[in-house]
Amino acid sequence: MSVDRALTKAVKALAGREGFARVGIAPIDADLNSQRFDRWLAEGMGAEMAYMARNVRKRHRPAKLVAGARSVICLAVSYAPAAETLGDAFIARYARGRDYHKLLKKRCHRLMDRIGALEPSFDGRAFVDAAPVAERALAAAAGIGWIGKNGCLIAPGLGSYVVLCEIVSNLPLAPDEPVAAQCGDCDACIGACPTGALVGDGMLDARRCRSYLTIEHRGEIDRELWPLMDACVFGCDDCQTVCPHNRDLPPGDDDLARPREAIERLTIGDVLDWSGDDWDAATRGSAMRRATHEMFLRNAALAARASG
Ligand code: B12
Ligand code: SF4
Ligand code: SF4
Repeated sequence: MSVDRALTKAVKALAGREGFARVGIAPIDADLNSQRFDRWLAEGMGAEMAYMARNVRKRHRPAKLVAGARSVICLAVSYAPAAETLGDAFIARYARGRDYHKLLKKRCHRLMDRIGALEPSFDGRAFVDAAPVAERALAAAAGIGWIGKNGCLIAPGLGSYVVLCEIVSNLPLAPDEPVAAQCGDCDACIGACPTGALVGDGMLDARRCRSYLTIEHRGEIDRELWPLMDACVFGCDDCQTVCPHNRDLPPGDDDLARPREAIERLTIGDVLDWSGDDWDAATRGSAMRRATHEMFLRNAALAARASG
C-alpha cells in the first residue's frame, strides 16, 4: 500500500496543536499480540469484567471498526502531577484532574475536523478507553512507547503517566516503527505490587489488583486482601510510582494533572462521611465517577481499617 508522507507529517503537526503530547501511526493490520489477550481471558485474569470478553476479535482488528480503514492515529496525553498535594485518601493520579474520556474525545473531534479541512476524503472514528480497542498494543505498534513489566505503555520522556486514545482513519498514513523495550534487568514494579497481581511478563491478574478492586469490582473484597488495601480509596499506582522512567517528569497536561479542588486534601474520614450528594459533587466531571458511592464507602472503610 502506498503511503502519503506529506499528509502524515501534516496530521501529526495538527495533533500537536490540539494538545496531544505524542502521536504515532499504527498500521491497520498491526500484530496486536492477541494471543496474550486470549491467555489473560482464558486464565480468568479479567475477573468479573464481562465486557472484556465481548468483541474479542474486533478488539485486535481495528480495520473492522471503520469501513475502508487504512491507518490508526494513536495519541497520548500526559497526566504526570506537578506535585503531590493530597490528603490521606489515595486517588490514582489519572483521575485527579478532569475526566480524560471527555477531554480526549473533544480533542479528537477537533483534530478530526481539522484533518477533514486539510483532506476532504478523510473519514474516521475516535476511541477513548472504548472497550473493543486494544489501546496499549496499538500505541506500542505506533511507536509511542513500549509495554513495561507493569503492563503499562511507557512513552520515552513522559513515562507511563499517559492516557491513550486513537482515531481509526481511511487515510494512507505512513506507520511508525515500534520503540525497543527499556525495562532491562529492572523488576521494581513486580516487587512493589502489594498483592502480587503482576504475574510476570507484563501480565496483570485483575482479581488481585487494587485498581480493579476499588474501581471496577462491586460487592465485597476478599478478606485475605483487606490488610493489603492500604489507603487505596480509588485506584492504585504503586507499580508506576516505583518505575525509574516516571522520575523527574515534566508536569502533564494542566487539565488532567491539576487535582480538582474537591479532592485536593481529601481524607479517608471525609469519604466515610460522604452523603450521596457529597459523592455526586466530588466526582462530577471526573473519572472517579466510575466507582459508586457505596464502592467509595467500602474502599474508605478498608483504608481506615488498614491504617488502624
Ligand atoms: C481492563 C482495563 C484495566 C483493568 C485490567 C488492566 C490490565 N493490565 O489488563 C484494570 C481495572 C486492573 C486497569 C487498571 C489500570 N488501568 Co486500565 N484499562 C483497561 C482497558 C479497558 C483494557 C485493557 C486490556 O485489554 N487488558 C487486557 C490485557 C491482556 O491487555 P493489555 O493490558 O492492553 O495488554 C496488551 C499489550 O500488553 C500487548 N502487548 C504486550 N507486549 C507488546 C508488545 C508489542 C510490540 C505490541 C504491539 C503489543 C504488546 O498484549 C496485550 C494484548 O493485546 C484499557 C483501555 C483499552 N480499551 O485498551 C485501560 C487502560 C489500559 N488503563 C489505563 C490506566 C491509566 C489504568 C491504571 C493506571 C489506573 C489506576 N491507576 O488505577 C491501572 C494500571 C494497572 C496496570 N499496571 O496495568 C490506561 C493505560 C495507559 C498506559 N500508559 O498504559 C488505558 C489504556 C486507558 C486509556 N485510554 O488510557 N485497567
Ligand atoms: S495497580 Fe497496584 S495492585 Fe494493581 S498491579 Fe499495580 S501495584 Fe499491583
Ligand atoms: S519498574 Fe522497571 S520493570 Fe517495571 S515497568 Fe518500570 S522499568 Fe520496567
